[in-house]
Amino acid sequence: MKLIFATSNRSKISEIRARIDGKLEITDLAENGINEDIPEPFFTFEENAMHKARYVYNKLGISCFADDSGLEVAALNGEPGVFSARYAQKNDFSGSNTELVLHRLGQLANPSRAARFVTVIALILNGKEHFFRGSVEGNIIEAPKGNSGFGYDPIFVPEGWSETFAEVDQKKKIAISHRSRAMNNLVDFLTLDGKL
Ligand code: ITT
Repeated sequence: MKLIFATSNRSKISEIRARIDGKLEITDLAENGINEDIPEPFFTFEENAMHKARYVYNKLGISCFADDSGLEVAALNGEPGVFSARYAQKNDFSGSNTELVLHRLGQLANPSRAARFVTVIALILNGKEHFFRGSVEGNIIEAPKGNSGFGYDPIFVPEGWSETFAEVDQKKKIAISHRSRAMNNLVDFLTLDGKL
């Protein structure tokens, strides 16, 4: 069986390929002749992810899935959320996305530092739509630490840890990450459905 992962991100593709161990043929957008960036214009992870999956399904008629992720900071009413990739740009802030989160928290008196990373995967399997979610709870620290990972990793310490996601080996992050948890739910579903 063939399944398209609607992403151009090579590391996401290799991560899922490693998990399903060749039992299912997974290809990415470029391998299916789609080179444009599919927009993510909505206000929920679910809508953005399903929009990407429907775009591919309507174009090619092949079962596919797409994901959308972000960081939700409790004291910032869930921001940056679906705007995680372009938080600073959207707010005309001259620093980085990470700096804007720290700046906003710094403007509040004694804020909660609680935050979570979220991933939603939208799957269209033989025309039927499904969602899978994964999240990891943690806290935002006062100043960035660590050089590995990407995005908000240097300011996020998962619950029960003393290091940020950017201070540990990537294998350690992947073992508990939001994206892995959503992927696990997808893989469990495909297994139960007899596809794996
Ligand atoms: P594609 O849509 O092309 O797959 P993207 O960069 O938009 O890539 P996501 O939708 O998964 O990736 O994530 C949106 C943003 O959320 C991302 O640019 C980061 O700023 C942040 N983010 C998501 N997952 C993260 C993680 O594991 N560590 C740190 N930041 C993350």
